[in-house]
Amino acid sequence: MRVTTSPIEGQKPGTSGLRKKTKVFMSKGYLENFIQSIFDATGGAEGKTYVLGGDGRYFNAEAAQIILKMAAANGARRMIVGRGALLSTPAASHLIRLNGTDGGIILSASHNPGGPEADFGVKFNGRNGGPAAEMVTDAIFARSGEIDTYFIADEPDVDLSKIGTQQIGSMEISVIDPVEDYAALMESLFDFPKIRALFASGFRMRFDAMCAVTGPYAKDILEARLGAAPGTVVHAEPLPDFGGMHPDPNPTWAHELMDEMSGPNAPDFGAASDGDGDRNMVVGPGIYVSPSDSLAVLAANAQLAPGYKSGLKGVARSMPTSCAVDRVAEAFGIGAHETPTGWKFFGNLLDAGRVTLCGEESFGSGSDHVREKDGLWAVLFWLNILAERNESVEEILTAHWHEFGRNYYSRHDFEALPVEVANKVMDGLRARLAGLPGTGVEGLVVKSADDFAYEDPVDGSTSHGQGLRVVFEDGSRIVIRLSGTGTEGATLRLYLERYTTGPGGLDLEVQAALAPMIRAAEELAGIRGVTGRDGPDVVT
Ligand code: VG1
Ligand code: CO
Repeated sequence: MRVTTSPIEGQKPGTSGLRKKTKVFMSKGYLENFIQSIFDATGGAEGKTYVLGGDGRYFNAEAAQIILKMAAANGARRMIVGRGALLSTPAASHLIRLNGTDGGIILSASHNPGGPEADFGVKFNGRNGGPAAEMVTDAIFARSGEIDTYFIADEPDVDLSKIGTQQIGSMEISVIDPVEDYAALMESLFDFPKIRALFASGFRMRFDAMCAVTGPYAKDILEARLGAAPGTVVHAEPLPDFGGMHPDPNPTWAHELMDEMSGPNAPDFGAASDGDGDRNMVVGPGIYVSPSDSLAVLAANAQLAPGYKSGLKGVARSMPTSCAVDRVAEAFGIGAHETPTGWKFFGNLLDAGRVTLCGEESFGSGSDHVREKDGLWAVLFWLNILAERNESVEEILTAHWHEFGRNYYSRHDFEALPVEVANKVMDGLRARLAGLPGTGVEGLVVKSADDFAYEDPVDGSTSHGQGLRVVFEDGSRIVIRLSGTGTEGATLRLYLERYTTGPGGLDLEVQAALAPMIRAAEELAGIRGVTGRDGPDVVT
């Protein structure tokens, strides 16, 4: 069926897909226009195969039905769908690669809350399994501005609750187990017998799936395959509103886990994941591992896991992520790349075989096994390292700092600001950048200051305006950028970093260690003055 439509404003994908209020996505023609724009901007769906699944949030099931009918009407050959329209983002990435499909559509607003009053989102991934590159998302957005028709099959809903093959017209729909192929991939990378022996020896763990998509994956892999005690995985059932939880695995939103991990009878290891399963937070008893440190520890110990035994080709981190992993790369004599925020910038480096591990400060890490960050993968990697080293999380982290020095790091988020206020902060600092090198701030001398631009070393494409950064002579850094994943107002992110070495400098309280950076940021950008806020809403 051919339906006449007209362009809807604002269908511009951000850091990771298009995210809007659920009600916006449910409004007439909104999802349809965007999906048709994806097909149109990528050469049409005729004869193609796609992977489809989502994180189970409100409107996930309905949106999946609409997309299946649209794919059929657009001439797609086959759709591979997770049972119940569920797939974690990394599992979807794996399925795209495993089946050699033309891409995938992931229904998720990731770490944003879900429900009729919260957020919904759509991500489009390409043949390599990774988020569509900027060139593609720009083309999709351009198409959404001129669209006048979409196609949808006039057919009843498909039963997605049973594994097996069905048809809409001539299009085949394969409903598959969302966990199986992903679990097999994990088993090929990590030493499952060794981790099983660790659990058998009494090692205790808590995994908080935050009522989001990782629950079924974590239960199957940690409890069923690796023998972790039943109940290790909590909040394991994906719910449309995530049970009211905000599925963002950081100390603020995963506070139940944090409380347990700092309590008297804390398990040996704690972890949490986000809405769509691509983020992770790892915690030891009484000790939180900052995501930037986690990436560095994984890089330094990679060879302990069978899948990485032969060493790393190189590493990559997003610009605001701390430089901790760079120290490891330097020691190993491998390349270290610095990219803009968002996983789409790692794809080319991974495809070209230049890097094996990548990560972001926002609780994301991953490797060349898929083209997305991968929450459970990082947790299994840690378990493999813990099993091999037979040391606690704290011992591993402390030894790492002694060997490489410590990059104290924190991110301060100022959320839901009026857009013009956030822009004023950015414009104010941007205007000062050129004059900063050589000047002193809070006893620190500015070495360089710029608005980060990136030239992709593989395809030569450039991306500008990726964050304002001020680097000091001692390697300390301040970065400020605006979030590209929110659905309300603007969120300003302030990233702070300071590097120290040697005994005495390694076990300071993080915010205290960063106090000079916090004062320097205020002097340079005047966030509190301009926004009228006393302090950040979330500190990670
Ligand atoms: C945030 C993070 C970024 C991450 C992105 C998508 O983007 O900072 O590092 O890649 O979310 O993650 P922003 O533009 O709001 O800072 V997810 O798990 O929400 O797909
Ligand atoms: Co996510």
